[in-house]
Amino acid sequence: MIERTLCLIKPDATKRNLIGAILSMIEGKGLTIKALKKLKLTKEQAATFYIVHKERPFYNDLINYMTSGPIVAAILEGENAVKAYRELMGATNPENAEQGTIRKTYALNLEANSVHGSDSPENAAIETAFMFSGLENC
Ligand code: RTP
Ligand code: MG
Repeated sequence: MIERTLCLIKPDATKRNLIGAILSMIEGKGLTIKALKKLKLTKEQAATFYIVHKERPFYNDLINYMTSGPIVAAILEGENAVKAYRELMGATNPENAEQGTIRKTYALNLEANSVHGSDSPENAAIETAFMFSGLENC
């Protein structure tokens, strides 16, 4: 089934000039980049994007981290894209991530883990609408 998912390249990765390397891994997995942009979230925007985590102890740190530099947002499309891209990202904590995954290759730690991916097709639709206006016509 052809699906779409939302990818974010997080501040730790954009600061280390890893945008191209990470997009290359994504394309190498057979996922197509349908839309792409670089932006810097405000605290309010980051808090809304990660609202599902608002009761978690790491929420405030996560907001501060996600607003510490620019991010890249991309809409990815492909066969079972949500699952395929999460497999490519690897475990949340890079210490537990498999060899060859983005997080094993590039993440710094549990928080600064280089990439975000939607965890369901429903959340992919919500997150995509949050990050992109529709002007992309993709
Ligand atoms: P993401 O939403 O960014 O794709 O990551 P994920 O599904 O693998 O992990 P999730 O549980 O949704 O957590 C969201 C992000 O919060 C940061 N985090 N910090 N300090 C901590 O204990 C902790 N736990 C999670 C990470 O940046 C994680 O990706
Ligand atoms: Mg998540």
